[in-house]
Amino acid sequence: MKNSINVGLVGYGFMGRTHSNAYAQACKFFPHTIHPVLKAVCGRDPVKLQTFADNWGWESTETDWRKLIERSDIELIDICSPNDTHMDIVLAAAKAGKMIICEKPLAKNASEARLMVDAVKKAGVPNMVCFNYRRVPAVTLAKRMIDEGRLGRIFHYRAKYLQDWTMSSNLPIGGPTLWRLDAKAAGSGVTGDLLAHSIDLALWLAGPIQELTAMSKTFITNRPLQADPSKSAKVEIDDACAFLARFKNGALGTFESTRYARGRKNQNTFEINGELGTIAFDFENMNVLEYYDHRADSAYRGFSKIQVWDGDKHPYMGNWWVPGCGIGYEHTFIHAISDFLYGLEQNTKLCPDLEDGYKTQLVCDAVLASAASGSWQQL
Ligand code: SOE
Repeated sequence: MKNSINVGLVGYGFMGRTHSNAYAQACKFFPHTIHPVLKAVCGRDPVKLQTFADNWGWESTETDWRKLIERSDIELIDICSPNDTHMDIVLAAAKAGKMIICEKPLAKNASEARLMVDAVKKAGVPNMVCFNYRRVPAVTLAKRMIDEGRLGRIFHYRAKYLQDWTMSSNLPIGGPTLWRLDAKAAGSGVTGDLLAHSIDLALWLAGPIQELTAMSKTFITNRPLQADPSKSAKVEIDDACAFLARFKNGALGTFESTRYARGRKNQNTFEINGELGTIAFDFENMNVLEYYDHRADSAYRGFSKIQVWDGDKHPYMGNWWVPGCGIGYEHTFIHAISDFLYGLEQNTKLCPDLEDGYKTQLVCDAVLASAASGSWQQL
């Protein structure tokens, strides 16, 4: 089998850094037969791009993603650019027969996502959407515990994803990171940016959602434009969004997301209540999974905080440090890239793939439609 993959990365912002670091680290900590080669990085500003390439060890640069895709030495296109670029890049990369990794949300909406899924299926190219929170060891452990039947029948799924970084009304629309405030670039606000993570985890852990009803709010309705701060524009993204859901398995779900929860920087949580037990996770304490086992002796029963750093027993942790030395945000991306490589090496389904990203996008669209109309949406 071929033992290297030449990677072409599109985008050198926050996600460009997390992915570059992941390519550099994955094979140092996980035994792989296929090694990623940091062949080329693509972005529009040649000076910033070169600095980025030098820092992370990318061999070359391109300022047009089309040229990157045309290059015969590039085998994998990794998309870390804003959401409004995902579809065109995926369609062109699939047509050129390249493997694809795409940041979340997969697209601005489900119709774009559908075309992307059709394109990768037609081309038969390996593909993955980067929902990195699945790769937190505590979250992967939660999945294992559910599959082992430790919760029994699930009654409730309760998710929150809270941040506070857009509360200032001086923050402009557009530019690095702040393209997330521009509906044309982002597609939506917290629904695509944050709830997409919560929805992906919910579908993975508790199964399909059948129907939902949502409400959303834009708290700051006008903002200066980054391109010309003397001008302002109407804000068209959702600053906060909450929805109620019924899962196909009969469980009830509540989901809440906002960028206006003062003090909450990246609080991505879920609690799942089952007949036999409960598990709860909070990314701000990511090396811990709370577990209540109703089958334990009632004299000693109570919530335990499982410290998810036991190399013998816990997902991914055997490849890191000794127990007690936890891991962080960047490791979730290293695990994602490592899982992608294992998928190729073992010829197994890559997970989550673009089809999974599409399923999340369908729920996001239903959330936005319900928030706009006030009606229940069926999935
Ligand atoms: C937004 O603030 C953001 O950077 C998201 O885009 C990421 O997906 C999330 O994991 C951290 O927050």
